[in-house]
Amino acid sequence: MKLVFITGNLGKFLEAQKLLREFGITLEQADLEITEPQSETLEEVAEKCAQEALKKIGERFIIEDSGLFVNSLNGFPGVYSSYVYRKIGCEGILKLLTGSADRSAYFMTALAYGEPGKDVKIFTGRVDGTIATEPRGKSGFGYDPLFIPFGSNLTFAEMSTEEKNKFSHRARALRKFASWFLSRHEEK
Ligand code: ITT
Repeated sequence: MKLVFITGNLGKFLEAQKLLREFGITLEQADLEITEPQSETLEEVAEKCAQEALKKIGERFIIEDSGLFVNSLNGFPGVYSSYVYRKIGCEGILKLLTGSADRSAYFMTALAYGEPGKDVKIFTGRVDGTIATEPRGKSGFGYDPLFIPFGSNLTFAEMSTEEKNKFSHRARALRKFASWFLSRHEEK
């Protein structure tokens, strides 16, 4: 079974490709120009991106929006994660947390599935953890050097893709999606 993942982020694509292969789904990357809308929630962003993508692509696809939510910063950068990463990066987040006793945070993904002529379906995944005191590791992308999921002592950037997929927000959303997608397929 083939499916397109609309993303400009190769790191995301490689994680998803590895995970969905276990479900017998072959993923292809498409880097379409989709304007990310300003919205209050990741779900809303994913839904709107999927609606826009449906106008541009004639096949079934997934598209997702993810973010890092730091509890002591009231969930910042959250839906602004991409902008904040470009402006201040991991070092900027660490500065904001200087002196903070609470370093708890979570990553979240809202994954949208789109198919021409059908309603968009949304699947979410979340992983809780803590923000490291300094960036650690070279793997992955984005905020990975900062995030230590509960159940591990390593940051995502110190893990292989397989290890990150055991914990990650993205993997959790993808597993929910894959189960739904395959069960729907079997019904036909
Ligand atoms: P798209 O083309 O799929 O939109 P993107 O990199 O812009 O790719 P997002 O808007 O979903 O993706 O990501 C928001 C920010 O959060 C961005 O800076 C990412 O690098 C970061 N991010 C998302 N998922 C992450 C993960 O699993 N680990 C570390 N950082 C992540």
